[in-house]
Amino acid sequence: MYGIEFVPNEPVLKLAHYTKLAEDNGFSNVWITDHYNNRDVYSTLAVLAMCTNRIKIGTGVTNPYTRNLAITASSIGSINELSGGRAVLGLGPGDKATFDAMGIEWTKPLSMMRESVSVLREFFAGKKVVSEGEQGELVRFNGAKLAFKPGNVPIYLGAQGPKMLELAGEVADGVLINASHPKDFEFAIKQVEKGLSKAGKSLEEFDVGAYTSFSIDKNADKAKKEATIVVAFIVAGSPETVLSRHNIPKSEADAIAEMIAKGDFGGLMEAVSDDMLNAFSVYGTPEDCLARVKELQEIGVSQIIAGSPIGPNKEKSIKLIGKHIINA
Ligand code: F42
Repeated sequence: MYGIEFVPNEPVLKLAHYTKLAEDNGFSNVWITDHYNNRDVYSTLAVLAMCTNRIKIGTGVTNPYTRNLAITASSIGSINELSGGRAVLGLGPGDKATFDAMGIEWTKPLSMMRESVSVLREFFAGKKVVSEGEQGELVRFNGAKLAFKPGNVPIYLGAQGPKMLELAGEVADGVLINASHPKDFEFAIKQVEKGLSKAGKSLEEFDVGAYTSFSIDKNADKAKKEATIVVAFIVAGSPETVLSRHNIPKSEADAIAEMIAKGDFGGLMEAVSDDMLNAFSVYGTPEDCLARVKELQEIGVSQIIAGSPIGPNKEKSIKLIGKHIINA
């Protein structure tokens, strides 16, 4: 399966055009990111639902801190109804810096995610939700119930950390892993499998999504250039364990973070090495990208998601992925 990620930092109707193109080019899923400073994720999904027929549409990812879970259940339930059962809910713990700016306290993300999935499934089934005992340590409901049944919306967790990956395997229907290199998936899938075995499930009934940074173009240099800034941000934000997995010195990542803080984008083009690009993105010509996609699929990735930047020209890139990768 192939998915595509869009950040609603562009007008919604433009994303609708790209999404229809993605559907026509064989993509099975579209994922829309959720950050308060961009356009609203559910308004975007509603428009996408009305402009498409087959593609599954999901939050990629929303979080349980900025929206009460009853509201999330109602919102994604509306999208499920509107789209004829094509909604998917991607849920993640979110990002601390964003919550600080919003004045929202970020407590116990792992426990929060476990409780959230359990409560959402109750709302989806049309149940009255009453928190009892330890189950309601962070998420409390005193008899909330939706007046319509959202249906059985699949839940995917956004996860990178070892415990979050394990939790995804245990309680979710799929996982969205922000990574692009086989080494990261070798690690991640082992963790997911621990959770799956706890729940008595197998990898075959679970969707492992590679939320990649993707940059494709017939011209390899153009594809590389377009990937560079995105990779700089990933390098700057990666934990040391991930950097050392790819032999990237912490000092180089720190230098990149400093350039980003200063807005020295010219410097970044020099500082981002081929090793960094190779570790944190799928980039190059259709043949280069296909080779990496195949490696990821062999390891157990079941959905390749083309994420930012997708390519120097989004329309051309969607068509290239359709023709040279999905059709292959
Ligand atoms: N974040 C957004 O805000 N918006 C998006 O649109 C978005 C998209 C997205 C897509 C894919 C994806 O993989 C991630 C995405 N994210 C997005 C980021 C996402 O929301 C998370 O920030 C990201 O997945 C990082 O999660 P993580 O798996 O690294 O989990 C963190 C919280 C972590 O530290 N995990 C640890 C681990 O080992 O997995 C667990 C920490 C732990 O054990 N905490 C305990 C607990 O109960 O939470 C105890 C802590 C205590 O203080 O007691």
